[in-house]
Amino acid sequence: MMTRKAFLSIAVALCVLLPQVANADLILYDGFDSYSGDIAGSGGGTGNWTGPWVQQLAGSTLDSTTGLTYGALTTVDGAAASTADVGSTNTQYQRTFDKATYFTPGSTVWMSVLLQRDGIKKFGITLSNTTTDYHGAGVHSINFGTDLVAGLQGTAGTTNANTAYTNNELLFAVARITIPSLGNPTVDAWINPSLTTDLSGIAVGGGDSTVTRSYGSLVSVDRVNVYSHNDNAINVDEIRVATTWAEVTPIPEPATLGLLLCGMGAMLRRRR
Ligand SMILES: [Ca+2]
Repeated sequence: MMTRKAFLSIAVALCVLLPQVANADLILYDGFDSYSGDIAGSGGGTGNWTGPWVQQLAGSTLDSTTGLTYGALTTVDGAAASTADVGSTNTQYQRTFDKATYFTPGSTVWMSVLLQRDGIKKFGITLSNTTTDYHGAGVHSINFGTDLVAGLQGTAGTTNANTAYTNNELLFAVARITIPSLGNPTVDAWINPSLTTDLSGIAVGGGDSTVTRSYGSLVSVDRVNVYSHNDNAINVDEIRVATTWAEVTPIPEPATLGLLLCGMGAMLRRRR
């Protein structure tokens, strides 16, 4: 059985370490909790954002709506959804950020997002560097299909049983973007992964879906794209970009456990 001294040592260590875990240094986070109406012109969340959301294509507007949740994933209220189906014009919103020291050769960046779509046209969320390259690097659905896959500059990744979904299904998508020191980048993507299974150890190219191809613009990436071809209504929430799996799949339990241990440690100290 653990001695009181050992327990106190662990509790104190967790008290010191856990606040840093709880306040993980995400490159980007937007949980859409501070918007009302059309999100264009507004910008919430944390991280390296450099501007508000901007509507780039005149399709539907993305409006503030009820938040999405996925299991124990840490979320905040609010999401963004396109409410109208305009028939002929694509919907595209972008938000710029400072890539800072990230996205350099030899680095890895993770992205996660909650998504829904009600139609059969392509939609997705990607990272890119121009208003026109909305395909970028990230995840998108197969046009006229029901697979959500890794994507790089318009090229869809592999499709398999783990990438299929049904319309209106809530999708938690995680993408890992690997930029090698030499050669072409790879995007690995997973749909609805377990939040408690760390996928960091899976080799490059081992995602549910994967694509490798030339995309030099990735090293100058400066914006997040949310897009949908015409005839879809979409819902998007909890956008995270970071350097680790754990940062893009946060669950509240460890912080709660840490607070409990901190409290028990303080009580034991008082009793000494
Ligand atoms: Ca939210």
